[in-house]
Amino acid sequence: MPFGEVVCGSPGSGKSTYCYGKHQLFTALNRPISIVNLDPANDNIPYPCAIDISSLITLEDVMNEHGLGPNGGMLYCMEYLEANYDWLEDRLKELGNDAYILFDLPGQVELSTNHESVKNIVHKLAKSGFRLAAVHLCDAHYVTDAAKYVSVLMLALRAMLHLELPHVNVLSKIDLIQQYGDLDFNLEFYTEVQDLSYLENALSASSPRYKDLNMAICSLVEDFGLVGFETLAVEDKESMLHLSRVIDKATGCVFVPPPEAKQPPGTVEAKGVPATARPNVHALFTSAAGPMQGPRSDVRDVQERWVDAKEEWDAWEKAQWRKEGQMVQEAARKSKIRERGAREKT
Ligand SMILES: Nc1nc2c(ncn2[C@@H]2O[C@H](COP(=O)(O)OP(=O)(O)O)[C@@H](O)[C@H]2O)c(=O)[nH]1
Ligand SMILES: [Mg+2]
Repeated sequence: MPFGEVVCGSPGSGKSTYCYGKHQLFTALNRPISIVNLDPANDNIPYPCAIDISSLITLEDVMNEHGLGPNGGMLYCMEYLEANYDWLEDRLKELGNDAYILFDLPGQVELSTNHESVKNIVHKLAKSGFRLAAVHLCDAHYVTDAAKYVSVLMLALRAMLHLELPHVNVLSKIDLIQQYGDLDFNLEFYTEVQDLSYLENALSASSPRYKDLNMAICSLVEDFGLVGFETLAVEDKESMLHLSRVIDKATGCVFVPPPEAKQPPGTVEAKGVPATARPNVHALFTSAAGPMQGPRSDVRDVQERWVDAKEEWDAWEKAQWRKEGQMVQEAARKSKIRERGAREKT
C-alpha cells in the first residue's frame, strides 16, 4: 500500500528543501522514500529524483512552442501531465507497492486552489491505491503581518476544500521568524486559529481600508473550522520528526505495520493475508496514534526554541555539536591506535 505526500505551497515556501530534508531523515531512519518532481520549472533539484516531469515536458519548450508566459505554460504542463497520466502511473509502479512518495508540486497556487489538473491527478492516484496527504507549506514570515496572515488562512482553506485530501498546513522557516520583529501574539494564536476577532486592531492599523473585508474572511475561515498549522524548521531534527508523525497520522501510515514486520508474539497470524492488509496489532504503532509527545510537539516549545530563547538554544545546540564532534574525533583516534597496536602485534 503506497503512501505519499503532495507537497504544495507558494513559490519559495520551501517545498523542494522540505523534500530533500525528508529524504535525508527517512534514509537515516531506514524508511523507504522516493521523490517525484512535478515542477517543470525546478532546474536546481537538490534531492535524488526518482521521477522527473522534465523527462516528459519542460516549461521552456511549452513557452517556446505555444507562445505562453510562465504561468500559462505551467498550467499547460499540468494539463499535459493529466492527459499523459499513464506515463506517471507506469513509473510509479516501478517504485513498488510499499513505496513512500513525495510529490514536489510547482509553486503556482492556482494549481492547488482552482485548477483541476492537479486535483484530477491526485484523485487518480488515490483511486489506484495511494494513501496521500497534502502538505501545504506557507512561509512563516506571513504571520508577522495580520493582513498577510489572513491571506494565508484563505489560501490554506481554499487548498483544503479543493484538493479534498487529508491536509497538513505548515508554517515553514519558523527558525527565521524572530528576524521579522515582535509578533502581535504568541505562535499558538497563529497555529491554533481559534479566535480571529483578536486580529481586528492589527488589521485596522495596517490596512484600514480592507478591515471589513479581512474580518469577513476571518469569520468565513472560523465558520469552516478546518484550518490549523504545524510548524517546521527543516534543519531541526525534532521539528522534522514531529511533522513526520503528524503526517503519518494523516495518511494512516501509522496504522500499517511495515512490510517486513513479523506477527507479534501471542497473536494469531492471519495466514495468506499480506502484511499491509492485516489489522495492526503492534503496540508501538497503536501507541503512536495516541497524543503526540516529545520535543517540539507542543507549539509552546517551538515558541521557546525559535522566538523567546533562540540565542540560548542556538548556543546550547552549538555546544552539543561541538561535544559530538569531539567524541567522534576521539573515537577515530582510539580506533587508529587500536589498529596500529594490532598491526604491530602481527
Ligand atoms: N532558514 C530556513 N530556510 C529555508 C527553510 N526551508 C527552505 N528554506 C530556504 O528557502 C528558499 C526556498 O526554498 P525552496 O525549497 O527552493 O522553495 P520552493 O520554491 O517552495 O521549492 C531556499 O533558499 C531554502 O534554503 C527552513 O526551514 N529554514
Ligand atoms: Mg521547488
